[in-house]
Amino acid sequence: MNQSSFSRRTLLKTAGGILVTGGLAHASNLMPRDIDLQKNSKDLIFRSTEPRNGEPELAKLVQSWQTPTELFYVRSHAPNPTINPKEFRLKVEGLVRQPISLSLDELRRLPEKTTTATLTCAGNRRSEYNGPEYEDVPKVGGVQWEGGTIGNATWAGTLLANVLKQAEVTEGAKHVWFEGLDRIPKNGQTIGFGGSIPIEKAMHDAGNGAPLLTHTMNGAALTPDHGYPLRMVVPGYIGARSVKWLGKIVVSDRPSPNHYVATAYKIVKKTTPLDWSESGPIYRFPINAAICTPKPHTQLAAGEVELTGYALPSGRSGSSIKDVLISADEGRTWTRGEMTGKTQDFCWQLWKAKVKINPTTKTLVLRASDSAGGFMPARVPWNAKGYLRNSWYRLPIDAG
Ligand SMILES: Nc1nc2c(c(=O)[nH]1)N[C@H]1C(S)=C(S)[C@@H](COP(=O)(O)O)O[C@H]1N2
Ligand SMILES: [Mo]
Repeated sequence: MNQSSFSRRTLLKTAGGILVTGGLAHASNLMPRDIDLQKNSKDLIFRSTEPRNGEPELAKLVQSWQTPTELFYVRSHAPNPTINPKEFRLKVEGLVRQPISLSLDELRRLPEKTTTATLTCAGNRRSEYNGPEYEDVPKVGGVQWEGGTIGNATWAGTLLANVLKQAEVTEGAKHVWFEGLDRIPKNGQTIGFGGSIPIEKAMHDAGNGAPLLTHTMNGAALTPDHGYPLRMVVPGYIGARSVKWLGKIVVSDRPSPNHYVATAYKIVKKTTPLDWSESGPIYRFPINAAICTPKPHTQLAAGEVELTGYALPSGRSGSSIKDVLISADEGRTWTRGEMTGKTQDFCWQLWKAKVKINPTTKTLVLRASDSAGGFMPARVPWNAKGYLRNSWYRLPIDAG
């Protein structure tokens, strides 16, 4: 990556905005956005409360295309850190000519960008890895998520690319690290939660896929659960790259050595140092989908049944859902679902379908495909950490 690919003109244009530290806009006119901080009500099923890990009931999740904050899953590795917004600084360091330190007010004065994007945990649907299909392999630990660790919110903040341009990234920059301010106990020490993305994604500044330094979620200040006062949102990538409580950005020639990049969030068969070193970090999420209504084991009379759910195309620009197909006979015949709600880059789609069942139907099976060639496979190979479960979604029903 050479310097000429970062426009010098944009640099100079945004420089004023970032470097203002004087009394231009007084902090007091920005404070109202912080007042609701403690409002943290959630309508989630908590799988653990210390740390907070919760997902919504699927039927509630698909009531709207834009996920209300109360229904947006929470995935945290440690208790929410307490951050004083007045003392907060975002630091940008590493392979840059101009290291930066930005207060919240300074961040909020930068050109604002709003993006709607879906976040999903790499562990979405993990509990299915412990189903009957996988008798011969070890149990998968970690939070036993069902299909609710996904949500589609509106995020506002400023482009990561603009701040990196301002810092003047130097040659040799290949990855951008994110460091969270939470403290996670690990092997007798505490570590921060780190993420890392390739420089090309970090510098991407067009369309819905541009990574965002985010202070606002669904029109309000981020709640503590979602990373107040500042988080990354990296559209198209697994949720783990969207680091919450973001305190530091480091530009580097290599991916972050942080545990959550170098070790966790990889597809491995065993959790040995050799296995970790042989596989790379997961970045983009693959296509996935779930049936959200009716609930599993609902009593249904033979005849026509109406189903609803979500389908997430793979995390690429221009990728949208091509087909949602449901089978009531274990994949012999398929019925096409219909998209409802919006279609937008890096966002999920909601769907509905009418399917005929008979008194012997035990399972409804869902698969989806997208315009980028992504499809949900009938089976997905087991992996030790239970990531990227995106095989056909199976809903058991009690027909009669
Ligand atoms: N600092 C920090 N950032 C984090 C995490 C964390 O534990 N600490 N969890 C990550 C994971 S695994 C996911 S899926 C998303 C979840 O974001 P949410 O809780 O806002 O839904 O945040 C990511 N960012
Ligand atoms: Mo996650």
